[in-house]
Amino acid sequence: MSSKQTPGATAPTQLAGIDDTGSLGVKYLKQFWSQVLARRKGVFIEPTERSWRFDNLLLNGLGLPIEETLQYLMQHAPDFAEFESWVLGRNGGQLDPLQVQRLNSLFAGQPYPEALAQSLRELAAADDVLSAADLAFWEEHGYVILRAAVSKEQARATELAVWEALGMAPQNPATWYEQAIGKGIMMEFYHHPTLRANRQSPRIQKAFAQLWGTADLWKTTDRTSFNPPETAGYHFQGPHLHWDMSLEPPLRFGTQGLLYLCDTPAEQGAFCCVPGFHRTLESWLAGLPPGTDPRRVNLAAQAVPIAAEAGDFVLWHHALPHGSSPNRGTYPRIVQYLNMYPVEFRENMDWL
Ligand SMILES: O=C(O)CCC(=O)C(=O)O
Repeated sequence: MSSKQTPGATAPTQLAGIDDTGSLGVKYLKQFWSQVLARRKGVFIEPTERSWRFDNLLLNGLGLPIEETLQYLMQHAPDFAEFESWVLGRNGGQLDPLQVQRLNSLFAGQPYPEALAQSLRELAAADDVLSAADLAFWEEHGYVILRAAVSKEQARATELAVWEALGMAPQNPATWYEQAIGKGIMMEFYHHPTLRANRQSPRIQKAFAQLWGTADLWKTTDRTSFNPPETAGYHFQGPHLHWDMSLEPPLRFGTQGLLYLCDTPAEQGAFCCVPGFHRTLESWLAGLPPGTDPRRVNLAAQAVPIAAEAGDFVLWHHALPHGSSPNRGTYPRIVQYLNMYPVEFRENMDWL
């Protein structure tokens, strides 16, 4: 890791080593904390593909959203003990010991402990949740709906938690517009027990395991969103069709996913994508006139809304242009985002 001082910045802080731990016993956590605080002081620490990957694995492994964690560190500059107690608080006061061992094995470059290896073998051996027809559909269209990924009751419990967090009433549309949700429809709402329970859904984990060809996956701690019907005074702000991946070849395989928390007919702000685009993206990019910004090409005419019911989970290939859509229904569309990826997953560092 290279660190140098930017002109006018305070002296570099001593960066912690990967094996330095505190009361939680998690390797790399202290190094991550010391790096963020050093950057906060103006010290230049060159991000590398490895540090990007380790940061993501650490935070995802500890159930910490990246944006929220960085915001907390940058705003509060806590000492390490304070940071550790914040981490515990975000996890309902307790870390999963198996997850800590998993992270520590990873950062130490050692094999997983037997209990963890066994649970991964069990997931690998569990019955498939995506049928051969689902997988063929995925290959052709680049997305698939996993029905009843969580029960209707669990989806409803999560939906109610969202309403409560927003301080709005499902039966009173006047309340739906009383306050801003967050960035557009996106809500910084991550840590409710029902959200955590959904992330543990064996069906969702198995679906990702089938698509990636391995049960050894890490899961993101992602946001929720609330997309209310448009009115004369409220207009959908996006996200419109976009990619969350770099478009710099070579394009790599990746997934994304969302859980519908209420029934979502096509017109009710459903998730949209351009089916099949994952198969042609690379040649489409190569064929664009020189100087064209691919992200500015309007593909809306090819986008299809994906309707599904509460508790259904939509998985899509990250090469599909995708976004939400204006809600022309009578009830908000409410979802929880969730993705999974293997340790080898590499984001292209050149962002195009
Ligand atoms: O909320 C949606 O329907 C779209 C989500 C999206 O665009 C994303 O997760 O990148």
